[in-house]
Amino acid sequence: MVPFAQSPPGSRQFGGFAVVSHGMTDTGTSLSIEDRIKAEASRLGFTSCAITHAGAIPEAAGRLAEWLEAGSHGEMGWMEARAEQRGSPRALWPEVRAIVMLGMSYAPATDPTALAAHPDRGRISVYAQGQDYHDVVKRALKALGQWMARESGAALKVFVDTAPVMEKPLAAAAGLGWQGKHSNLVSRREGSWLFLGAIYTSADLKPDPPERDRCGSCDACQRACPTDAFPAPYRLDARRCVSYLTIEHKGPIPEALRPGIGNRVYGCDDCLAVCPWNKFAQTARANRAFLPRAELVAPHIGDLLALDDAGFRAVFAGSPIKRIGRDRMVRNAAIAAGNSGDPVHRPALRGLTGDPDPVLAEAARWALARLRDRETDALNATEHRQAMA
Ligand code: B12
Ligand code: SF4
Repeated sequence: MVPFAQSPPGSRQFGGFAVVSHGMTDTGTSLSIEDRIKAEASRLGFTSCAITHAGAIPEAAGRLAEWLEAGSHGEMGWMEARAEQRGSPRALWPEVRAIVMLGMSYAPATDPTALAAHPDRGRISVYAQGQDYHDVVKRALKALGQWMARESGAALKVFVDTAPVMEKPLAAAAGLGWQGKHSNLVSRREGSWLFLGAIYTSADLKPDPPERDRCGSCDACQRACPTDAFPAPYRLDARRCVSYLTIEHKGPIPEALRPGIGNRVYGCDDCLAVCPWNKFAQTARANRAFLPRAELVAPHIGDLLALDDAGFRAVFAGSPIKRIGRDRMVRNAAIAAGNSGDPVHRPALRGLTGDPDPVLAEAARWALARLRDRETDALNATEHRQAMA
């Protein structure tokens, strides 16, 4: 056990956590290091914090291997590249003993699916409408890591999203929540709207008990998926997932899946948004970093189609969206324009058929053809009604 230093007495309440700045409670009882880590995490803006041990997810490596074997990761070659380290914390860092799992809520104030009724607007998933969570969570993780290192002298490493770490099963093992049938972590307090981060440490910390699966007979998330991306509960085929298709997938999006994308231009929230556990999610409204930027809430499809490189960079600086670049965003907007049924987009789409990016040019041709087909259908329906009158 790596000893953690004790500090002088004093405590206060903060957002439902007992926050203790000096290692003792008001009643003079000394607090465990685990409780002090949780208090510091809360002070730094994390809405959940729990601890697990390095051997806590023995089934994850096998499940990951099956998932990769089935090709469910699509073109995400980086998922395969370090699969061994991803599947086992000790394979990534042999000294790791305990893992502190952290959650930061980004629950939206309004229903993100409401924009489905406005095909002239693009839908950007909630997680990407505020500041880039990689920056926000990483900053808080580093601050917590520095605090832990000062207190213990133990070695540690902090991770959010991009490292070969299976954050969801680790968070479930720590008891932050359980992996729902949509495969993401669901928390009893924060629903599905939770970013995750991890601190691996060589210190021995007392693990928290895991949370049990509370999905029961519900299958709302599976039914909500617009592209049928769940071949079974708890299993996502990324190749059919709108989030993968609009963010990660560089080539042409398979034609059969394009209508299901609707007006989603970056990511998808539908499986998260329908989860009944979201009714308990209140906390993110207080997190200013994740408040939506006005221009990212409901951008006009026409404005997105008109983006050049400089325009793209200006709009999406500081957001995770910047990573996909102008060509992929305009490709997504072209598909949304095709799905909109609105001929107003024709001139812009015609212009894009000559775009130097062949994937975008093809998406624009597809969108023009889809608009034409939908007009023909509408015309045929009118003629049919007139003939029957
Ligand atoms: C790759 C990836 C993606 C891929 C693949 C998603 C996926 N489900 O794997 C794509 C691009 C599609 C994606 C999309 C999204 N992502 Co993502 N993604 C990741 C990443 C980098 C790795 C996930 C991973 O390891 N997948 C591999 C698979 C095999 O693991 P798994 O999903 O845990 O699979 C488990 C189940 O299959 C389970 N299983 C199998 N059979 C059974 C049976 C039972 C009974 C049970 C219980 C379980 C079970 O075992 C497997 C192993 O645990 C993580 C960050 C990280 N480093 O962990 C973020 C992460 C998972 N993503 C995140 C988010 C927010 C999203 C989106 C919501 C973004 C959006 N709005 O568009 C969507 C959600 C789509 C969805 N329903 O999954 C968050 C999720 C936070 C949370 N609360 O869980 C993470 C953790 C990032 C973060 N740091 O916050 N993502
Ligand atoms: S929507 Fe239902 S099945 Fe899906 S994660 Fe939430 S409770 Fe589980």
